Amino acid sequence: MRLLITGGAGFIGTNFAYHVLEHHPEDSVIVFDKLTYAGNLENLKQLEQNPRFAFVKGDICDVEIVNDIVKKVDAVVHFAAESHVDRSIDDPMSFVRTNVLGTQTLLDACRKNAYIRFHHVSTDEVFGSLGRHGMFRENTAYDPRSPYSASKASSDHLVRAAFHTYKLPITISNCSNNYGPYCFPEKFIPLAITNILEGKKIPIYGDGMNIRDWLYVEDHCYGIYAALVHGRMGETYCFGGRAERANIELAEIILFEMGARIDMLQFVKDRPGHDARYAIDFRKAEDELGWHPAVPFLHGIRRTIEWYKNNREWWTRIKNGSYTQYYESQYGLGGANEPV
Ligand code: NAD
Ligand code: TDX
Repeated sequence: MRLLITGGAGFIGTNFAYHVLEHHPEDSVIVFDKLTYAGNLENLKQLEQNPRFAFVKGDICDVEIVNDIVKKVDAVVHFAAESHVDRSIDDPMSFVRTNVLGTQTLLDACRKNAYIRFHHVSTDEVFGSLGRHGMFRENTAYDPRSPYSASKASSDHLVRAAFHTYKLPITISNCSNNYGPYCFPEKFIPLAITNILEGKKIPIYGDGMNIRDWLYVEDHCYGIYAALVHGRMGETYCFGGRAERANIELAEIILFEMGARIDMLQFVKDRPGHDARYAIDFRKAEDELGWHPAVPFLHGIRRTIEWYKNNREWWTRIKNGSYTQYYESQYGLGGANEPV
């Protein structure tokens, strides 16, 4: 199969490109990426010489280039997005542009070019915020609460509409928080690990009691490929890690695993509209795709810490560049929010 991976120079897309080329010798991959602040060509360096790999720089909102590129593939796996909730609060429009208009541009191109297979990578955040009990599943009503999750919810609806209206062969996956190699260090886990490696504190939003469910990125890649090949057309599959942790608890685990002091936490002002809890019931993916998370949480955290220790130059370059400028402009602390 010839795959187009949009957003393949970002965190999950990079991991997916390596996953496909390693586990599916019959497949080839074109990564299509605009290389925003979150896209990093350095991630794909080890694939440069691979004859089954190609990179094309471009914007998913560019109708002409998108039309040209989908002609070259059998399937599109769509990761490209503005993905950071905090940034969506400051600049919702760029999220609407890429996540909504960009997704529709891809859907139109797939429809006009022989009804190319389309898998849409989405998030559990479209379902909103849970209380202490309950879990999200495929039929949970949408209730997005940040500009990021609202833009991803819109894109999910457009993908589903393309199935019902045009019979475009689509599947959608909604996944909980990912962690692992190549994650941009503005997200909580890599920010925490790299801050500790730099001798800085971990910023904890609010009281630290918000709960996220964490899935190791390799498990997510297995799930996406399974949905692509075995998923029923028009269907949605939820993926989760069965690893719910309050942020404060997660930060303490990272401190412990890195041998850092417990006082390396800094409580900072809360994220506006901060969702309280996410959790996923992934029985449908288990039943229909034979998928379940395989990497135990502590094992995944240890692998992730090791990766950031061994790839210091990678994240140092990022933190010295656009990332630091952004956080300095927002909070004045170069990587951590204002203390409360
Ligand atoms: P990321 O921010 O690390 O990477 C996004 C990539 O998309 C970057 O390489 C960027 O350059 C590219 N991109 C952005 N705008 C583009 C455009 N207009 N045209 C072409 N390329 C563009 O994001 P990620 O964490 O790897 O997330 C990938 C996908 O998975 C997103 O759709 C996200 O909503 C979804 N998702 C992420 C998580 C998570 O925990 N990170 C969880 C569930 C779902
Ligand atoms: O410095 C921080 N301190 C902190 O307490 C940061 C960056 C985050 N947090 C909290 C906010 C969240 O409760 O940690 C939790 C995780 O935050 P993020 O890493 O920003 O992830 P989240 O907002 O949960 O969204 C992520 O998971 C779902 C991805 O960024 C999305 O792309 C994905 O859809």
